[in-house]
Amino acid sequence: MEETRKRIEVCFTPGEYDYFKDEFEIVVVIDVLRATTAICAAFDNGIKSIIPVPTLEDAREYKKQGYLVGAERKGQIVEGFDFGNSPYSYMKEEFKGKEVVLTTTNGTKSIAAAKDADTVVIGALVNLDAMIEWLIKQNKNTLCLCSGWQDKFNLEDTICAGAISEALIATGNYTSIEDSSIAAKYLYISAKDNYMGYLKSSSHRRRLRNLNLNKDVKYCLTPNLSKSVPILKDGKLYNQE
Ligand code: 3SL
Repeated sequence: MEETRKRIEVCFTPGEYDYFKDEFEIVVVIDVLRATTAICAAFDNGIKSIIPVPTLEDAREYKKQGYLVGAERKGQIVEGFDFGNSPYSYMKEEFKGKEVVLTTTNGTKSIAAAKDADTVVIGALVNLDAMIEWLIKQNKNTLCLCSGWQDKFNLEDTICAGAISEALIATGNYTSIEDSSIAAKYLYISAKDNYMGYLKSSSHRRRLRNLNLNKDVKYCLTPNLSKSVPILKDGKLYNQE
């Protein structure tokens, strides 16, 4: 019998994206700590659009042209830029209605990797249910692209991808065939009752704790604070109407 269900799969790192990319209409880029969470927070707080750029050179070009530009590397604001990657930095009046440029260590690199997909959307734990609801309405072959850390696997993005795929499969309209997707699902099932506890010794949580960014981590690991479903159109992110 012909398979009529759509695929929902998980790619662990941008470095593996080329092996997956031709099979999916929708790519959900995930960087729970902290890029995709910060992007959702920005839209929740009324930002108009975000231009994600992969390199500091690109970001400097925009800065020269007078744009508001955020730049983060290794968890810290890069000298000479206006802000970094904390969700809290977007919760300010000055951002409402504005267009900003953003470059981050891994998140904006994943967005750049996925940019040629039919549709690129931004997922995180904070917009989990909103994203799931939107994806179910689209009913298309969907790939969760985890940003990882410098092309290495990470737990928090994989858990979020597992949550999305578990929910889509539960509708009966989706299936997974890749081992990465099965692994993501089991990690999600083990973590779902206590993300903070489960991720206690994860590498990026440790990195952010050393930078005194525990408040950010707590925000990023709290599901469904956001109703935003950011989408990439002509190189810019907007919130879905
Ligand atoms: O890698 C990224 O894109 C960032 O989210 C990393 S950090 O959380 O700002 O350190």
